Amino acid sequence: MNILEALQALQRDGIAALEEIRGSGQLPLWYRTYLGRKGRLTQLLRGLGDLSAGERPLAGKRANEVKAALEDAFQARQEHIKAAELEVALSSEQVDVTLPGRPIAPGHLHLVTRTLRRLREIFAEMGFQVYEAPEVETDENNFELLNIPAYHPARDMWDTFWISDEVVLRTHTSPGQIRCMRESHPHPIRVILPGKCYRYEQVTPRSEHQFFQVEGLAVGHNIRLTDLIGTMREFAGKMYGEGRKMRIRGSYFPFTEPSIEVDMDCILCRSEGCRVCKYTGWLEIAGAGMVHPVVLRNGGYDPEEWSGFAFGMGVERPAMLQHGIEDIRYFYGNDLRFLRQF
Ligand code: FA5
Repeated sequence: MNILEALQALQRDGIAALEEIRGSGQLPLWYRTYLGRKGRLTQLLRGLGDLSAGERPLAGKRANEVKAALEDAFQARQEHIKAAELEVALSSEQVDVTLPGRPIAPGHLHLVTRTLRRLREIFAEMGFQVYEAPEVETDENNFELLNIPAYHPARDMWDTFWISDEVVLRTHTSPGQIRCMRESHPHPIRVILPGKCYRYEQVTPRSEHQFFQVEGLAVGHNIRLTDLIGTMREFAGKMYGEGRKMRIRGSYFPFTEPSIEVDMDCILCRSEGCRVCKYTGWLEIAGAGMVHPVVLRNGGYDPEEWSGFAFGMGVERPAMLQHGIEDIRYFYGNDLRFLRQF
């Protein structure tokens, strides 16, 4: 067989072998066999050197034609096979667009935040603005100007974390009263002061070393105890439901005179007596009273001309009552099993 016949046979064999190929996995072997560095065409080309000068151009030209024909056939076959395989893959690995999507777990507001928002809403409806005061306070604002001098026994009950001899983490939101009065004088005031408080506290199911309070302060002319009681009644009805019973008891705070505690009938046992209400049927919701004349004066208001009421309530404890939560420590334990319930 001369070289031209051999080239012809190579082209015929190559194309026939290509037709036999069914999967793209077989393509590289075919390429190595026919067109590779050690493949059949290369071997034939090596024989060109043995030809006479007259035969060589024709054989060279023919070899190039065979090479181009095999390359073209290979490309076409490769494209054909890949398209067929893609089609099979698409039909067997179908995307089911009717499947439900993977849910994205959305975050949500913490129960304390929600309770705070509800409290703000209720007092906003009664015309109270929000006054923000700092959590890091001076001893003067937190105690002295609220009529709690250094020797006062109430300091023990309200002991806190001390930053320095004069600076504390506030024990209650009441020091905000002084800031607000000093900023607002000589205008009347109707604000709530929500925020975090800290205490040197034995942590128990009812008491944390950090918790939220919402303070209320109204200063004006002829403000009376009945205004305070009416405000508390309106709040309790909106927060806990109309028709709930409320009770006022005499109490003592150094910064109010007279001082009261506001109690509600126990939601959990419907006043029949339970562990949470200590079998009294009543739950304390706020400490309150008429702003003490000394405090009014410290805030820049003349007690001969001005009067006011103030109240302070916790946020976690009312939320515990509303949702039947037994332990305040759950609020800041960051256990999602607890947080996700609200
Ligand atoms: C006060 O802090 C007064 N400043 C309230 C006040 C304001 C009275 C204005 C008069 C006029 P008391 O220490 O009772 O009062 O705290 C008020 C509320 O804060 C409590 O009823 C309770 O709901 C919450 N609270 C106090 N200590 C803790 C604690 N350790 N953990 C969780 N909540 C607490």
